[in-house]
Amino acid sequence: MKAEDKHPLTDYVREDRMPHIWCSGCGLGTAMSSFVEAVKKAKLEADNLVIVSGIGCAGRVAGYLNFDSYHTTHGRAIPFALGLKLANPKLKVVVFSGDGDLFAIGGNHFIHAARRNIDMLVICVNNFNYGMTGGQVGPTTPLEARTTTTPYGNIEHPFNLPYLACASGAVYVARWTVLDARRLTNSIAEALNKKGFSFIEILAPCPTTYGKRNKLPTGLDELELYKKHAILKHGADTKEADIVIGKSIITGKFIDIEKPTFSEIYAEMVHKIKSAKIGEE
Ligand SMILES: Cc1ncc(C[n+]2csc(CCOP(=O)(O)OP(=O)(O)O)c2C)c(N)n1
Ligand code: SF4
Repeated sequence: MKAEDKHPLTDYVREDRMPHIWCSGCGLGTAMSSFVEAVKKAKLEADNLVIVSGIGCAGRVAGYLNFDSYHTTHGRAIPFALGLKLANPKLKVVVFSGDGDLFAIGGNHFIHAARRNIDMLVICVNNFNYGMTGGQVGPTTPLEARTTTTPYGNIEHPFNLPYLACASGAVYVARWTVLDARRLTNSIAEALNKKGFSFIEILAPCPTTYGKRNKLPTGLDELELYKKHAILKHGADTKEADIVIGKSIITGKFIDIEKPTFSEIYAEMVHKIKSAKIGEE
């Protein structure tokens, strides 16, 4: 094969894992290629980058990317990543997973990693349902949305993920749709170079299980919905970022602050103990 025949992202993908399992019109391909573009843009040492995913369609990303990567158990991507980071603080650790994995079974891990300001980037591809297991209701399913387990409409209030991340202590919080591919890429690149707990929510179509039950039977239908309803509002109060059927969807970079990380505070504590400044009183 001539060099010019190769896709520019080929080197970043495990070709032996292709074809991928994602459905036609799924937003995960765009989310993954934006991530790869961002890694290139952020000029990261690939050897220091580690991707961790849980289980789900989004969780497949860890297996498809040609970086050091771990496909962990459902809901356990964050604690796994946290262990990697603490064992080897020079690593850039990225968790890339789905809304169910990160915010249902894994929700407790998310809030505590954010609270401790663990230096990691968490990317959540939010498709409003459990895609891989056939489209059950999840923690981000909008009120009244139909899923396999809410055939008459969801009656549970969903999480507003940017608000949750912000309230838990994240230092960088942004939301994009896959239609914002360029902004998404730039934001991931920025977050990859940010110190502390960063969170990016990516809204992505899942026509196969969510879309077809919610008048969005193709990926294009959901992209059109984003085009119609998404409003770019950098610095918006995350309380306003609820997703309500028929209403505007706020996107943008909401939070970008500085604060000491867990590893920094820990290193300082070790230094103080070693130089006997504490423990002697
Ligand atoms: C402990 C455990 N519970 C449940 C499951 C079944 N399971 C596999 S993927 C998944 C949900 C996936 O949904 P989400 O994280 O939103 O990802 P998506 O498939 O939508 O990308 C569930 C419940 C499992 N694998 N392990
Ligand atoms: S079920 Fe949904 S999330 Fe999973 S691959 Fe298909 S479209 Fe994508």
